This record gives sequence, structure tokens and C-alpha cells, in this order.
Amino acid sequence: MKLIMAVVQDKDSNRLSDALVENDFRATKLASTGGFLKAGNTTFLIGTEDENVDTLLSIIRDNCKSREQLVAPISPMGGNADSYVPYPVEVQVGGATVFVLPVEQFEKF
Ligand code: 2BA
Repeated sequence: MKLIMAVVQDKDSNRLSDALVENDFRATKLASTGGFLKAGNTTFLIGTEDENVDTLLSIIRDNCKSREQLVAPISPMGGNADSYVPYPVEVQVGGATVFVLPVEQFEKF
């Protein structure tokens, strides 16, 4: 068994949830925050058998889009102004960041 942790953009989370239910995957959604953009995103925890992992990855791939996002400049506030960028910078936020972890034991009580 594997635990798939997928960090996706909030805009894709409902679509992905619906696709998971349609395809009979069980998932838990956590509200999360990206460390870099400090913006909300959604982390899915999905437990599934090894033979379903490829199907699951293609569902995630098909339902999560990569987008450009602007990072607002952060004022140095008395810090070092040398690295201060006074204009928004565009970063590419991935469709999904996915970790596939082995599950040692799975119980439901
Ligand atoms: P954030 O940390 O807010 O990052 C958003 C996007 O900003 C990243 O997109 C990447 O394009 C850019 N970025 C992140 N750190 C950067 C840095 N130090 N310098 C320059 N650009 C940087 P993604 O790579 O697609 O990541 C989307 C979200 O997935 C991340 O949001 C974070 O919540 C999660 N994530 C990505 N890699 C991770 C990892 N190795 N471990 C845990 N979470 C991760």
C-alpha cells in the first residue's frame, strides 16, 4: 500500500476531489500554505493499493493545471535592501507536487 501526498492549487482542488470520488479513491483534504508564496493550497492524503498508483497519478495530472503566479514584493522593513526587488515576480506554480510514500501498516477501527 502507498500513501500519496499531493499539494495542489486551491483552484484545482474541487475538480480533483470530484474525480477521486468518481474513480473510487478515498482521500483527505488538508488546508495548507506554500512556504514560498505563503498562499493557500490544498494537500490531499490518499491511501491506495500499489497497483492503483499509476491510475491515481494520471487522475492528479489530468485535473491539476500549472499556472503563472505573481509574487508581491516584500518590503525589507529595516533589513538589507540590497536583495529587495520592488516589482512583482512571476513564478510557475506546478500542477501538483506529489510524494508517494510506502505504508507500513494500515488499520481502520
Ligand atoms: P510554495 O512554496 O508557495 O511555492 C510556489 C512556487 O514558487 C513553486 O511552485 C515554485 O515555482 C516557486 N518556488 C518555491 N520555492 C522557491 C524558491 N526557493 N525560489 C524560487 N522559486 C520558488 P511548485 O514547485 O509547483 O510548488 C507548489 C507548492 O507545492 C509549494 O508552494 C509548496 O506548498 C509545495 N511544495 C513544492 N515542493 C515541495 C517540497 N519539496 N516539499 C514540500 N512541499 C513542496
